[in-house]
Amino acid sequence: MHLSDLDPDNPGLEVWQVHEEKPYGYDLHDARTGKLLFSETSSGDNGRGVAGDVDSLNRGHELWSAANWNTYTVKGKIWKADKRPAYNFRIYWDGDLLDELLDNTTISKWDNAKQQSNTLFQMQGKSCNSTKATPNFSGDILGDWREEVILHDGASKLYIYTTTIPTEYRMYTLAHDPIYRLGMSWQNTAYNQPPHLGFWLYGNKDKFPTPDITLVGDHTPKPAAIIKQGAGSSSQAIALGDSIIPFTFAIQNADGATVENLPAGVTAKWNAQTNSLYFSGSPAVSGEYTYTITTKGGDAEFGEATRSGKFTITDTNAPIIPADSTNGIADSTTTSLKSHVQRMLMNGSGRIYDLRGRLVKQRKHRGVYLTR
Ligand SMILES: [Ca+2]
Ligand SMILES: [Ca+2]
Ligand SMILES: [Ca+2]
Ligand SMILES: [Ca+2]
Repeated sequence: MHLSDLDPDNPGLEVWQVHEEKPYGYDLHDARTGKLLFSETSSGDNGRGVAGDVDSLNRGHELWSAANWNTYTVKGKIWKADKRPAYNFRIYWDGDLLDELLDNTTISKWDNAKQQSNTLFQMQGKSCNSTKATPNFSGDILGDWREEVILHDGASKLYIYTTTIPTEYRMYTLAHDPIYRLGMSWQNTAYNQPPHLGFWLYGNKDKFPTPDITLVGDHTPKPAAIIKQGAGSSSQAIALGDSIIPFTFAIQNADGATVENLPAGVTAKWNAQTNSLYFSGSPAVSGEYTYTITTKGGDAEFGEATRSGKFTITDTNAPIIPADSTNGIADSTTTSLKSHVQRMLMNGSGRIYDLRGRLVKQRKHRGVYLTR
């Protein structure tokens, strides 16, 4: 059963259908009204048939089936007597806008001059359903508008084929067309036959139809935003060896974000489901780290958003007074100075720490020393 705008001169869509029960044979009927456009009887089960646009000189699609060897026009006239393209599936495989043929594991193209189908591509793998030789699937699921084929190896592997032939035509993916999108679904709920577009591709070669799709919800551009979530502060002071309190930044109106200048041991893991960054970990180094988050994929009109935070990591085991220090540790005699000094210790590097191990800015305390 093939559903598309098979006859561009009959309003709407048409169905090309072959029938198992004699004497019905095959018919082309109007999809909306069911009106028979043409039909012929046959003597038994008409196993399969194809509607495909294999020749641009004959307007619209060409129709053929297993009932006989003729190929018909959509007006029911014999287009080729005792000649028909390969039957099973139609497929877009080469660069032009006409249909190629998919049968079993072979993709071929109708050669109108020689009145035969010539092999374009021979695939590895197996088809399904014995003599029906249908693929696991055919349809536009990857890359450009040409269609992919899925076959199997009879055991555990799938083979997915896509064309490598260039095309000069650029258009939406076929799944943008609702008839095609539905075709990929309904054709695969039973005896699968290939999906068709809801319009005549070759006949629209100068301007492909705009997809009749309406997006729900508000899609006006908005500036990218970085929103803090969770318990942990975006700026934390912790001791080396401890873990930070995890926290999250949600990214809004952008595709993702990058983070720069995190201390080793702290990660910002991207969660594609929630579009957010999860900060966690245990810093492996001491020091002050001002990190910056920058969104990516934000709307060009507004530019990307940035936001900063800070990790202050203190090494509580840092050497305070090296045993060999000769850096002028001196006694201090006044009470006020002693009190002051007791809050500060200086190590061999010349850096001054308070008793909690925090680095003290030296310029404020020049000349203050401690005797061990
Ligand atoms: Ca039509
Ligand atoms: Ca045609
Ligand atoms: Ca083609
Ligand atoms: Ca494709």
